[in-house]
Amino acid sequence: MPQLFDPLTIKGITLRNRIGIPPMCMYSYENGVSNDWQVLHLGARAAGGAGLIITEATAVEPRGRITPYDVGIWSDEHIEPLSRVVKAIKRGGAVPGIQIAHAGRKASSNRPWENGGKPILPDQPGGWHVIGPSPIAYNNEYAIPKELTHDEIHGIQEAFRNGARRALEAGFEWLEIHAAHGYLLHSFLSPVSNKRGDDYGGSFENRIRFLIETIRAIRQVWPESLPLTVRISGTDWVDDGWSLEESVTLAKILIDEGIDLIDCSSGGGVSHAKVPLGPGYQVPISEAVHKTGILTAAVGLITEPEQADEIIRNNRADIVLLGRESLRNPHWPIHAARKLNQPAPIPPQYLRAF
Ligand code: FNR
Ligand code: XEN
Repeated sequence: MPQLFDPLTIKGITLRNRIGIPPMCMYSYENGVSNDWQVLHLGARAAGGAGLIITEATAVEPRGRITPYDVGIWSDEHIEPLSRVVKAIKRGGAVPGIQIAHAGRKASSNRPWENGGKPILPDQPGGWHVIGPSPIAYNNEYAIPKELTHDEIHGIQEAFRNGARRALEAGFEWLEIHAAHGYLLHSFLSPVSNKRGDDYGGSFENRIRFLIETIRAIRQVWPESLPLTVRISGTDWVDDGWSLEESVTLAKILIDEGIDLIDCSSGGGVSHAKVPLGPGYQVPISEAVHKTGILTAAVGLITEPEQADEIIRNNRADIVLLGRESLRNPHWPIHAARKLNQPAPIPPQYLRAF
């Protein structure tokens, strides 16, 4: 029996199925303010039948944006426009989630479709100074980040806490902390980017400290009744980088920290890494992390209903996230249900089409 359409209850929320939309930057906003594009884009995918929709990386401070056009959550003025996105997602029958993020040393870039997505250096129009664990650039096209002081680290943790508070006020029911893809929190985890000699660098315990303290800060404002989740890069895909073994050890610690689910992505921290791209290439990461006993989401080149169902049925993940495939086909969950002979999440308004 297929299990892709089984509901999933975590804390106080229930997903109607195991299909989610992962965070995907749209770079379509001014001053970090959400707008009709986000309502339209995510509302459409909720109407398409997904159980969970996670908004794109939402910056907790202006310098934490990847591009000047990222959406943000650093001001109370961001709350009301985001609440319209929440309403649209719920109207479509999905649970509204948000990813809160800081781009760290990979901030201050062009949009992918402008100037090849290249970084904007601090002395160029529209650029700003970037920050990180150590003064090491992502690659030689990027600016060297300023090494954060302890006070600055605590300031950013406060920004994450305020972002979480605003997300709750906007009505989100699922919070994802972005600790993947070479952005700020991942850059502290990885020995490739973190060469600090203080309490935030060196040993595994020190490298995870920024993330753990951020989780604790967020916990002060995010209720126990709603899922609190973390996206990680399960591996840097290089020998001297963050490893799958470290991800598994981190997962056990995150269980004790009250994290409800780990969203298992990979890479993004090392520009020369060779990523073994292929169907479901990150599922083994989810599977290894899942064995610790924590719930996981699997993501990355999951495109077929049978493939997605196999991942859930064999306990390799609790949720599958479909990124680019959902951009091509917002109604993927409806088609998948049809293919697997399961009751399809068709909005009654669309019934005549199916
Ligand atoms: C992404 N991805 C991404 N990841 C993330 O954690 N936060 C983000 O904001 C984004 N933004 C983003 C934009 C776009 C246009 C794409 C295509 C991807 C990564 C995404 O969530 C997902 O992990 C990957 O796309 C792999 O899944 P698929 O696309 O192979 O299903
Ligand atoms: C390592 C895969 C990264 C894919 N992307 C992730 C983004 C935005 C650009 C694309 C992110 O995490 N914000």
